[in-house]
Amino acid sequence: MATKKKTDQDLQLDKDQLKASIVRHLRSTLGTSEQKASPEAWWKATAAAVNEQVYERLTRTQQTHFKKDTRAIHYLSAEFLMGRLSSNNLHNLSLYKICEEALGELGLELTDLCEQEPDMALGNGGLGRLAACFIDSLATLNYPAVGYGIHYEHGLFRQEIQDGRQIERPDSWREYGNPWEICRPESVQEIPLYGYVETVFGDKGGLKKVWHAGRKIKGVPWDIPVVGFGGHTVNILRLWESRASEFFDWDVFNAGGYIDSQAEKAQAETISKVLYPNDETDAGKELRLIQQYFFCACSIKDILRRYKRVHGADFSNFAAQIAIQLNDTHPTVAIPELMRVLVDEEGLNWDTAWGICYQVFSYTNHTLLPEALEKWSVSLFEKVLPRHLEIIYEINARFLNELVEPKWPGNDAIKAKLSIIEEGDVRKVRMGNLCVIGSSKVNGVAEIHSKLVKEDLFPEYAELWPEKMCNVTNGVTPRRWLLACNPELAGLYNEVVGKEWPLQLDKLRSVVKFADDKAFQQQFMSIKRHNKEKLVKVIKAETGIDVSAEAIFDVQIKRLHEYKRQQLNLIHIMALYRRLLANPDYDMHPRVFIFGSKAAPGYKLAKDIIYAINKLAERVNNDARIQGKLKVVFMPNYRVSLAEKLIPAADVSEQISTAGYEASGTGNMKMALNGAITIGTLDGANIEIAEEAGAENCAIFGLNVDEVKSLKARGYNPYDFYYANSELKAVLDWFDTDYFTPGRPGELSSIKRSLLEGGDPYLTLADFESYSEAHKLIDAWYRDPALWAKKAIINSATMGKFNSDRSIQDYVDRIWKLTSCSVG
Ligand code: Z57
Repeated sequence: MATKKKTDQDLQLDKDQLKASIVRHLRSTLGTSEQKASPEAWWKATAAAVNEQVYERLTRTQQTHFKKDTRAIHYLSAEFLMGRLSSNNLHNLSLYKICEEALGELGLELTDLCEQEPDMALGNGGLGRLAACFIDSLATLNYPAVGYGIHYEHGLFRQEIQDGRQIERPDSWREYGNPWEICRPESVQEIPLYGYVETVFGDKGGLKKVWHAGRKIKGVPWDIPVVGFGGHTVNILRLWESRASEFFDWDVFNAGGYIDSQAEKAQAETISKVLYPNDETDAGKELRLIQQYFFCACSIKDILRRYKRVHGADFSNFAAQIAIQLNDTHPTVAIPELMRVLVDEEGLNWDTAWGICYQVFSYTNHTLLPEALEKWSVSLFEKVLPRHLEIIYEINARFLNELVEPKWPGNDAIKAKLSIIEEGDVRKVRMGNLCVIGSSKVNGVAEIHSKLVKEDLFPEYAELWPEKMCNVTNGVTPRRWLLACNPELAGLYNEVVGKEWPLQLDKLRSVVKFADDKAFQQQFMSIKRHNKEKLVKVIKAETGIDVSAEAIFDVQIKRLHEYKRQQLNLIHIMALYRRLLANPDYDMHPRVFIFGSKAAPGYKLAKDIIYAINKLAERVNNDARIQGKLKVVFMPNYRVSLAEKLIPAADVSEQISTAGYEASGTGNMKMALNGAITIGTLDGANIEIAEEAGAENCAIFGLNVDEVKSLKARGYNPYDFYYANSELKAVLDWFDTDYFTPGRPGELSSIKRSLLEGGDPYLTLADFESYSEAHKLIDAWYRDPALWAKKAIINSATMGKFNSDRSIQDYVDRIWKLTSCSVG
């Protein structure tokens, strides 16, 4: 009998089938029953039922990609901040509604089950979340793609607040199992570390390098299926877990070193144990370099294995088939690793190997902050990766002799600047330089940022290779950041613009014509109101603080950094509080300032700012004199799943970085898309948001990039602003009192010090007055409900550009040159 090929239609489940499948999995996969099952078991049974669909489509995708031998993008990133997957997978498979109904018949609420899922927090912030949005878009647009990263046992720490201070607790996202990952023991890799390099005679007469490893580590791949919207393509995110290699343990074991072998094992397993919690600071630790090499080497081996399965050892098609994107400098070591494999193991000559190598790689820069640009000491590099250091020297020598010397003859200053090696007391490998030299394209993440990458960070490289530098403005997936997190607004948009907007976010533009429509304004604002009421309950449950949905919800959610200037928000709230104390009738609409933020554990000032926000909150929230006009909420443990509750409820989006420092921002896009009005500087993607929404629909304030540069060049003195503005002076002097920390004066002084003696490197005081004026504007706008609604609607309706599908299409057109591949 001929077997009929299953179509997408045949795959689609109905409610009764899904319900039966969930119950079956509850019994046969979870080993429990309807009567006894916990919500967690129900969640896992639901995931298992959904996985039947996922796996079928995954297999089809892989067979199609194999058969068509398609060019693919390999997205290498030390971080993937996936958050929860259940609701996303259900939406992307068009199963959300029927799942809700199926569970409803079983007496269960889907949203409650989804709350059972721990966040997959394998990232710090923007960079990791961007990677997650990008793999969603890649699958949605049917591009062959693999995400490669690290299978951290512990993701970003869980934040607790004790007496106002941040305490870090380990995150154990898969302690009780994760239904969305598949272990692939058949694809295990083994990678070398440490040891020494020997020069031997090769078969062909020439000299050959052999790296004798000091240790070998096993990489075990875990695959997370990435379901595209519509469910056609299911790609994978492949995360490597480190294990001790049996090969090595046996020697020690046989020498009677059972205990030693256990120590070796523990060491090997340490590599993928924990995510470094530093965002935009280079920790410079040996273990971090090993993490980077570990996942890059495993991924390169994996890519080569799949290439050779089709093409054998003929590498002439390699660059045509393989594109590799480096998400920041963290995976840079993939460049010398590919050279090592091609030259030392595959026997290619240097020029051939390099010709392939630089065509394959591209590099995304995410920051200009010098402290974030990774540098490894040469001695550490030599100890961990001796052969890679030699290869880097060779790349560098050829670059300096063949490109820099002819272009700038005899100019040692330029050579020193462009060299991969930084000379000095401690010689260092500059990973950014290696990335630029070893890549065919380098991109920044917003127009202004890419311009600064070209003009300020890498000007000489841009002169050498004008075609190399480009821009791809960031984006966010509208599936997670509107459809799933804001179902009511999504429903309204379905009614008025049709159901295509999750794929074509530009479709929302037609809503602009309703921005003045009273009935539409009312629908839009009542959805916002409802989202705020839901958040009121979450705030109460998480912090015990009572807030009113009548108030303006003013939200700043992002990692804590001086350049992001939570301290500017803080001192402005203190100024408002002072105004209210001085004049209880001070005219302002009630405002709730909401913060969500984690500080790197070693970032002292960032932690002091969290403490100050919490102490201010305690004082303000319990001060009857101000009649509830002002509330301050610090939401502990900010993470993707909390962002999904905060963003739909935000009225005001705080995007207040010093101009020139925030590469793009992506929270700015998410909040505007959900109808928040941005109060922001002309920095990163804020500039493009204001272009799309119209500057009159944003509250733009502060110095722009050029003004920041010229003020710094003139010599910025924060005391000028301190003495010129009596309110600002009074607020800063408040930090030295015990007003917010009764009996313990000085606990908040570090913040004042950083803004005065510390020189205020991020020009907080210079922007204070303009920020305060922008907030008055926000207040005035809000008091005119029709005006506010109009601006909020226009913001939401004009964010089409910031769909991560558009970003991915830009990458494809400008860098990757992929063709989409339909599956099914
Ligand atoms: C990170 O989250 C970002 C840059 C970095 O260099 C590191 Br390390 C981590 C962020 C930028 O700060 C954001 O402005 C940007 O939107 C995001 O990366 C994604 O590009």
